[in-house]
Amino acid sequence: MTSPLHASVPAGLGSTKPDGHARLTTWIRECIALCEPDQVFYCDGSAAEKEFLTTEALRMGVFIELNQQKLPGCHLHRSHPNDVARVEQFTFICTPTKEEAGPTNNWSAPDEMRARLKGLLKGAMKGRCMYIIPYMMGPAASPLTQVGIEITDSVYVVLNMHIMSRMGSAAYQRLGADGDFNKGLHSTLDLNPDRRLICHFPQDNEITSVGSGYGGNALLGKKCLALRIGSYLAKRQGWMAEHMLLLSAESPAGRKHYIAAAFPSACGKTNFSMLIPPKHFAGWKVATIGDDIAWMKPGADGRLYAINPEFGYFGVAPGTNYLTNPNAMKSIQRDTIYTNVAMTEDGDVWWEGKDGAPPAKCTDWKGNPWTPESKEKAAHPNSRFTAPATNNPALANEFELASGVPISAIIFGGRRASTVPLVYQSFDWEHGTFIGATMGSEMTAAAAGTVGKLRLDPMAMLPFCGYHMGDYFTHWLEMGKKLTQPPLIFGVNWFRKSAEGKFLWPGFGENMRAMKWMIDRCEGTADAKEMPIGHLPEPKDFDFADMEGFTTSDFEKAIAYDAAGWQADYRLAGEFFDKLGGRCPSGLKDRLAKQKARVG
Ligand code: OXD
Ligand code: MN
Repeated sequence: MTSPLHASVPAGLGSTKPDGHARLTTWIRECIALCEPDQVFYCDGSAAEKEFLTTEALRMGVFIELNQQKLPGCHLHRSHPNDVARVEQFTFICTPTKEEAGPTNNWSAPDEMRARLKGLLKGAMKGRCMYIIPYMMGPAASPLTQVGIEITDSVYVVLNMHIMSRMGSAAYQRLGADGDFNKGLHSTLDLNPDRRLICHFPQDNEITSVGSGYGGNALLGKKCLALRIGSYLAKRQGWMAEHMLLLSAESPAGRKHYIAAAFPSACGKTNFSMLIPPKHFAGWKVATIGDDIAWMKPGADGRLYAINPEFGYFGVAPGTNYLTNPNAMKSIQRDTIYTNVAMTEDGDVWWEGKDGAPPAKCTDWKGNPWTPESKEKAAHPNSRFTAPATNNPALANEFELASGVPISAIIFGGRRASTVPLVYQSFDWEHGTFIGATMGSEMTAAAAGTVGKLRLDPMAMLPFCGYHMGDYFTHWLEMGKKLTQPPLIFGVNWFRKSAEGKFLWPGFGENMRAMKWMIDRCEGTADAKEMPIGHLPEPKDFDFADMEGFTTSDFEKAIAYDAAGWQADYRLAGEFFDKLGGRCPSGLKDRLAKQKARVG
C-alpha cells in the first residue's frame, strides 16, 4: 500500500500558516490534537502546490493517469464503490432544538452528535496527512463572500477544492485578526457507510463530515457551506442561498437579462447555464455565471442581486456531449478531475451518452474490463467532472463582479413526466414562491435513493435547507417585501412525456425558446393567457419557428393544462404543508386553498 504521507515536501510548500487569528489557530490545534495526524500540510492554493499534490495523488493511486496529449492536466479518480453520491439519510442539521431543523431534516442534539463525532475522529488521521485548506466562497471583493477553512485527510478533496473554490492565503487576508469563518472538519475514516455522517452546526458556523470522499459530502464549501449553512446565515442576515444556476442572456440589440434557475440535482442546471441558442436565435448570447449555487441579496435599488460563490463545475458526466452541452465538453478538455467515469485503452475518458459509438473495450468505473455487451454501465450514473469555470468558453464577464448581477427572472423546474407545462409565469412573487414551494421532481442518481420516484423538492432545496422549511418559505415571502423591482417568477418542465413515453420537448439548446418568452414577459412585449395555474403562452406568443418536425399541435401538448394532474399535485403539496405544521406561512396555505379552488 502506498503511503498517504508525503516523503518530502518541496521548500516553501505546505507551510503557509494563518497568522494572528487566535480563534482559528486554537481550532486548528484542537483538530490536530483530536485526529493525531502524522503530518500537517498548510495549503496556499498555489499552482506549485497543485502540481506537487497531483504528482503525489498519482503516486498514491488516488489519481489514475489519463492521456496527457488528449487531456492535458486531467486525471481520473475511482471512488470506493459504496461512496458515489450524497447520502441524505446520514446528513444531519444539529440545531439546539429539533424544531429549528424542522421535519424535513435529520436532527441530532449538538452535544450528542459532537460526542459521537469526537469518538469517530479520535486518532483518525494517524499515519495520514492532515491538510488545512483556506478558501473563499465568492469573489474576493464581494460583500457576500464567506470564508471557510476545511481540514481534511483527503488529497482528492484538496485538489477538488483547488478547482471549486477560491483557495489560498487570500482567505486568511480576508479574515484578518478576528473575521468569522466556517469551520469544516473532514475525514474519510475507512469509508464504512456505517460510520458516514455529514453534520452541520449552523449556529456555530461549523461542519463535520466523516466516512465519505464524495463531492457533495466532502467538498465542504459546496452543499454544506454554500447551501445548508449558507441558507441559515442568509435567513439571519437578510439574503438568500439558493440551489440555482445563474446566466446572462443578451439580445442582438445588446439588452442583457440575468436569470436564476432552480432545478433539482442532475436535472440539467449545468446544461441550461451553458446553453447555446439555436441558429434561429442568431445574435443572441448566453453566458454562464454559475451552474449550481446562487447567493442573492436585495440591492439599494430594490432589485435582487446575485453572485455565484463557486469557482468551478462539479457536473454530471453521463449524457454530456457536443450536442447536449458543447461548452461543458470544451470546459473539460484540460485541468479536470474525472470521478467514476470509464477509461478507454488509449487513456481517454468515456461515459454513457458521450459522443460517438461506445468503445469496443474499456475499463469501467470500478476498474473492471467492459465491452458494449456488459450488463453494467461503464460509467457510474452519477460520475462527475470537476472543471475550472475559467475553462468555459461562455463564462460571463460578470463572473467576478463583486456587486453581483440584478436578476430579471427566477425559474423553477423539476423532472416531471406529466402535469407541469413547458413554461408558465406566476401571478406575482407570492404565487412564484408557492410554485417553488410546491414543485416536485423525479429522483436522480445524485443522491442515494430510488431513482425515478416523484418527491416534492421545494425550490430544489429539500436536501440543502439548513433549517425549518416553513421558516425558509417565510423568508422567501419576507424577501419579496424588500424588493420594489422583484424578478418575475416562472415554472418550466423540459421533461414532460406523451402517453407513449416520448419527450414532448427536445430540450437543451431549444430551451432558449422558452427563455425568450420569459425575457419578453420581463420586457412586457409578449402575451400570455391567464389560466388557473398562472400565465401560459399560446402558440402565437411562443417562437417555435424553424424547429424541424415540431408543430403547433406538439407545442399545445407540451403546454397543455391538466386539471386532474394539478389536483393531485396540490394534494401532495397540502400533505407537505401539513407536515410543516404551524411554521408553514399562512400566505402559502391560503394560496394553496385558492389554487385548489381555481383548478376545480
Ligand atoms: C450537486 C448536487 O452535486 O446537487 O450539485 O448533488
Ligand atoms: Mn446541485
